[in-house]
Amino acid sequence: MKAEKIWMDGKMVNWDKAQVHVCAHALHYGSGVFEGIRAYKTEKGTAVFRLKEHIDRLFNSAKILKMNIPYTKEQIRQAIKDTIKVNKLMSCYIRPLIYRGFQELGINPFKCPVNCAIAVWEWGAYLGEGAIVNGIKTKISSYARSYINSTSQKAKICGNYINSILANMEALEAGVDEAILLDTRGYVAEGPGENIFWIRNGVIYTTPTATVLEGITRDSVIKIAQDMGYQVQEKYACRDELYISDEVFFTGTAAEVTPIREIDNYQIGEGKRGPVTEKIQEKYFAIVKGKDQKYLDWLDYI
Ligand code: PPE
Repeated sequence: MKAEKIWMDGKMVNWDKAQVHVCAHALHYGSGVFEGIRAYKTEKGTAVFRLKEHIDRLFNSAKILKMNIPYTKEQIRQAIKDTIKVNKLMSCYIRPLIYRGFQELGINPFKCPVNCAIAVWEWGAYLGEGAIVNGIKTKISSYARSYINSTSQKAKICGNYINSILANMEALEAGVDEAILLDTRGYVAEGPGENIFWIRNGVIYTTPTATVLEGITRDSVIKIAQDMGYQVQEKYACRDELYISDEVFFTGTAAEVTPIREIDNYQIGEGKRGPVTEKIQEKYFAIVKGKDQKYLDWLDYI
């Protein structure tokens, strides 16, 4: 992964020179917030998918972590577009990061400056080639999704991701592609970097957002599925409900719509991408690539 330039506090810096001090607060304590956004090549040039919603979530995350972003939303929006342009990328992943830099160490973050960076790079299928078509193997993690009052689920805080990293490492070392985390009560929560959906008897279910990240892909998929005539319900479910579902899939900016074909050695449905998942994927990819007139207001052309 590499591109030419990274936007750092208002300046375009060479990729290899985009460095921070080893005593930066965020490096020690995870005191930063970030976004993951994708831009896709369309017939009318590159378009960023749901940029407004991602920037709104970035500012909300910063608010929760009590960091004042020293730029307006419009300036960040423009900086994201400039960074894509300067790197001459047609489709890419976009990573804005707002973090506490170096001034002083110690838990108290307030003395440390709030720094901003925007990196962009080409990022293919998140869960490996073939995942989108063939689906992936997963396991229920022994790590619970962080307790609701331990941190914030609404904020995409860097430090939160240790929970995800522990679950992901455990899954990889167990020989599967990704983890599924339950909440501290034992109900299905989400993946380390993905929301989860399951389908039983034609009804599509997903977790309420109290215990998980308010995913923007999740929101998009709910709207797409409803527009396609499917009933979508939020529900707290136990792991066994996933085992006997007809189809299960992950959603996320990086993961897009990834079918799950196995959980804890249980085959899900036919053990391959299910028909409803495939229809939703088709629609999702048509939308992000600007091929569906109905959802053009989700695209921000650069
Ligand atoms: N849950 C978590 C915990 C999460 O990190 C993501 C995004 C989602 C759900 C889906 O949210 P959304 O992208 O708005 O649909 N995970 C980001 C980071 C992944 C990474 O490995 O880094 C992403 O997909 O960009």
